[in-house]
Order: sequence, then C-alpha cells, then structure tokens
Amino acid sequence: MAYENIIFQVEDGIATITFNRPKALNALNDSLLTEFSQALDEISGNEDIRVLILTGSGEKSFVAGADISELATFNALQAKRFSKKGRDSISKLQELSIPAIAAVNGFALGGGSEMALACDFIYASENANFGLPEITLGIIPGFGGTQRLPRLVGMGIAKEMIFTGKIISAAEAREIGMVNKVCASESLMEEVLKTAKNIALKGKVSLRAAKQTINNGMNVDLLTGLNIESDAFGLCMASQDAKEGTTAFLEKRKANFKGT
Ligand code: CO8
Repeated sequence: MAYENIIFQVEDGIATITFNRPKALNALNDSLLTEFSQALDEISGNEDIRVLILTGSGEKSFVAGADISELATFNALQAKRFSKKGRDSISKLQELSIPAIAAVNGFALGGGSEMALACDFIYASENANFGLPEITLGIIPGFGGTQRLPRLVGMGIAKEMIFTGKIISAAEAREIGMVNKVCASESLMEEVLKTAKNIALKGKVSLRAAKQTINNGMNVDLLTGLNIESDAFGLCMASQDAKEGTTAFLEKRKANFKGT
C-alpha cells in the first residue's frame, strides 16, 4: 500500500510509522488519519510484526496537533466526523495487540500528545515538548487527551495542563510520569529500537495478555482487575510459549518463543 502522509516500514518484526508532513510539523489532517488507520490494519493483519514504533519526520516535530488550517474550514458536522475519525484511529492504536512505543522527537502538541498517550509508553528526545494547547484555540482536546492524560499523570496535573494549555519540556514530562525516558536527539531511535528489540524477543501470547490485562484493568475495580489477570494467566499457561519459556528455564537455555 502506497502512503503519502506517513512512512510505513517493517524490519525484523518491528514496524515503524513516521508521520511525514514536515512542512506542517507533521500536523494530523484527514488524509493522514485515513492512512494511519490503514497502516494499523496492515499491522493487525501481519502476525510477524511484534512491536510498533511511532515517530515524526524531521528533527523539529513528532506531531504539532490536528491540522489547524484544515480544522478552521470545518463546520460542526465535519468537525464531529474528524474528531470521530481521530478518536477511532487512536483507539485502534491503543487496542493493537502488540506493544506500541512513541518516539517523540520534537513537538507533541494537542493531537500529537494524544497520539503519544495512546501508545504503551513514551521515549522522548531532549528537545521534545508536550502539551494540550487546545484551550488557547477555544476548543478542548478531542482525541482522548482529557481521558488518557489524567489516567497517566493524575487529575490535578492533567487539569492544570489542559486549563492553561501550557507546553512542558521533555524533562518536565519525565518528572510527571508522562515520559519513561529522555534521550539525546541523535540517540532517540537507537534507544527506542533497543527496547523494541528486547520486547520483540518475548512471547507474543504473554505480551498480548499483559497489554490487554493492564488496559482492561485500568477501568475496573481492583477485584475485577485481579479476576481479569487470573483468567489471562490461565490462558497464558495453556500456550506453547509458556511451555517453551518454563522448559527453557529448566534446561538453562534461552527461550525461543513461537507466538502460539
Ligand atoms: N496545523 C497546521 N499547520 C501547522 C501546525 C498545525 N497544528 N503547527 C504548525 N504548522 C505549520 C505552520 O503553520 C508553519 O507553516 P508555514 O511555514 O506554511 O507558515 C509550519 O508548520 C512551521 O510552524 P511555525 O512557523 O509555527 O514553527 P515555530 O517553530 O515558530 O512554532 C509551534 C512551532 C510552537 C509548534 C507552532 O507551530 C504551533 O503553535 N503550532 C500549533 C500547535 C497547536 O496548537 N496544536 C494543537 C492543535 S489542535 C488539536 O490538536 C486538537 C486535536 C483534537 C481535534 C478534534 C477535532 C475536532
């Protein structure tokens, strides 16, 4: 499939989607969201892909939010459709069975922060900036930011960011727990790839179970969450990967997981 607004690559089981509208700081327009959603479908249909990395083209920006020049032309119905399209594709990202890592290489504003928040975790370059500045445009985050940011960093910090629209540095984002690791710009992709390769060696069955269990458990009470975990644990134990993992330990060798 040929893409114009993103670059989609797969190498050694690791897929990378690079948002590629550098002249508009990789802002999300309608066409980009369509392509993004199609690429996620390609990933879901390819059993060989084990990890996804999202990043932005150029040195300045991950994603500078929704495309404001396109947004400004929308009537209420078009805005609602666009918001739904963004929300659906970002939900599709969150619901991928494989882990997704955001490699934030510059501005991650508005929809850009929201895209990164829907990944499983975020690594950022030193020059990265995060923020939900929609309030300064007279709107509110529309791609999940009001829901995912408070779940990750707590209600007070999220409300302060959303009410003020302030932009924070990578170091501040690390401090509030939004970002796992801050890297020198030139080593960001190397660091992300190192972690992606580490994850790719693990069993696909247990990775999928761990991701689903954590995500599903976030929205329920503790007892229900623990029951979700027990069910998933039982299913994992029945897999070939669990047999291979435990046998490899006892035979003092590295496990060779097949993902079944
Ligand atoms: N949309 C469209 N074009 C953009 C965007 C954007 N979000 N951001 C930057 N650009 C363009 C600029 O217009 C400029 O284009 P040109 O060269 O043709 O003038 C080019 O990218 C470079 O930008 P700047 O010259 O502004 O670069 P600076 O380094 O001076 O500033 C900033 C960089 C700080 C990132 C600045 O560009 C900026 O503030 N951008 C907007 C950030 C923003 O407010 N993002 C939030 C958008 S709203 C959103 O994401 C809501 C999501 C939910 C939508 C729900 C749908 C209904």
